[in-house]
Amino acid sequence: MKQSLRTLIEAHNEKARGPLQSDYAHLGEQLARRGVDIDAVRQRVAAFGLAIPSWGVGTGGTRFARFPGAGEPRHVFDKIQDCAVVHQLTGATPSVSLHIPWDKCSDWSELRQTAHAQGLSFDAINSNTFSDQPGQAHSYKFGSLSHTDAATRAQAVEHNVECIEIGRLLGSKALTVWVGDGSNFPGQSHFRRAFERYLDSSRQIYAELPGDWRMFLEHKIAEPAFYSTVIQDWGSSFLAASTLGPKAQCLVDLGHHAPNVNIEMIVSRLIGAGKLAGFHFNDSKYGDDDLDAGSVSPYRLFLVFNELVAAAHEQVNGFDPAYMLDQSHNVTDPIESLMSSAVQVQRSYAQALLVDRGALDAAQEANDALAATQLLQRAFQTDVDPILQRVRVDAGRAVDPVVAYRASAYRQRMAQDRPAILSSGGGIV
Ligand SMILES: [Mn+2]
Repeated sequence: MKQSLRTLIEAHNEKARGPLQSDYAHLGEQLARRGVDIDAVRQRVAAFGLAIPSWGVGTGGTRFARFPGAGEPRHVFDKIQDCAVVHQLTGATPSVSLHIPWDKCSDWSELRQTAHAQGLSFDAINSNTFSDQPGQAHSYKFGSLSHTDAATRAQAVEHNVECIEIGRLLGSKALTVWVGDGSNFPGQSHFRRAFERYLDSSRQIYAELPGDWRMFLEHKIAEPAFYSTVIQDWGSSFLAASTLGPKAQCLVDLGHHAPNVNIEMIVSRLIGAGKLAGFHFNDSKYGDDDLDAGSVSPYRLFLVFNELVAAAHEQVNGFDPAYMLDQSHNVTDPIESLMSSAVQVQRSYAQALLVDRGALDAAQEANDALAATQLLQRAFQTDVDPILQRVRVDAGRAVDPVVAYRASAYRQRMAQDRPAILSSGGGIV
């Protein structure tokens, strides 16, 4: 399979080589006139990678229904196989973010070796105390780390510690914690006490982190709790991360904010405070829609990257965000969505690299609002496809990943190799 896909990619790229050379040269000339070295941009894009969430390769769903696709992964080894296809075709996704218990397996060292053989490593590991597992002693119906019952909190802490242990075996360096804790009715929960209980539990988890690990706290405004959530916004997340210590940082999931919130400014605040853990990229129209990254608001994604590129440019101390996708693919082939989303994230990064930082600084200092915003628009409106395509072709990846993927008939083969099962672990956080 691996070899045949490589052969297919080579044939696919061969046809595109001539036009790409011409497009790249033309864009290079245009950028040179703007004082931008296209090869320097290309090299930085080539060094950029983001993690695929293991749950993203399965078909997602909503509260109402899930419509399974053909050839879905049945277990974590199938998921690694699908993630490898995404990386082989795009070259943009060298790591996988696992979720426990959905990805539990009997041999972690075999899993690690299987992933490494495919060129994949393991990014942050995700715990789950937002749903009950069969045989679990205490229910999370009314919360986990902030539950009123001490035994339930202890069970949730223990699960996170187990996730750290699994992550160590896989080479992960971070634990991502999102809790569904909160309330559905005014008066149901004592806000301050619930937050204190969350902090107390989180301290116990924090104490178990290896020295070179980080703890990513993911906030979310609502769902499944629809009146209040314990870690509802970046303020609560920042407060918790600051209380816990330097290894705790705030993870920004683009879909976890109120409509129209200025996410790029939140990102800049967290960067300034040394508390930006990283991202769960996706897009939304109304709420936590988990749509494909950049599919609705590509300018917002660009503006987030504008902050990130500025921080790197200004060499902000300790700036080292983790990049992950977190989406629900309800009506598309998950592999196709993951590939196009990874490319979309790369695109935003490449566009942000085109911003003339010196000119922007000068416009800001001079309070020239129009010039400043035009500098951003100019970068965003540049078609950077030739750069992205060149990065892929140079690395032996497909010039057009979706076209090559469809030609490979991978999904059709998986539909035969992987008999459908009634339910596969899945969900969106
Ligand atoms: Mn998320």
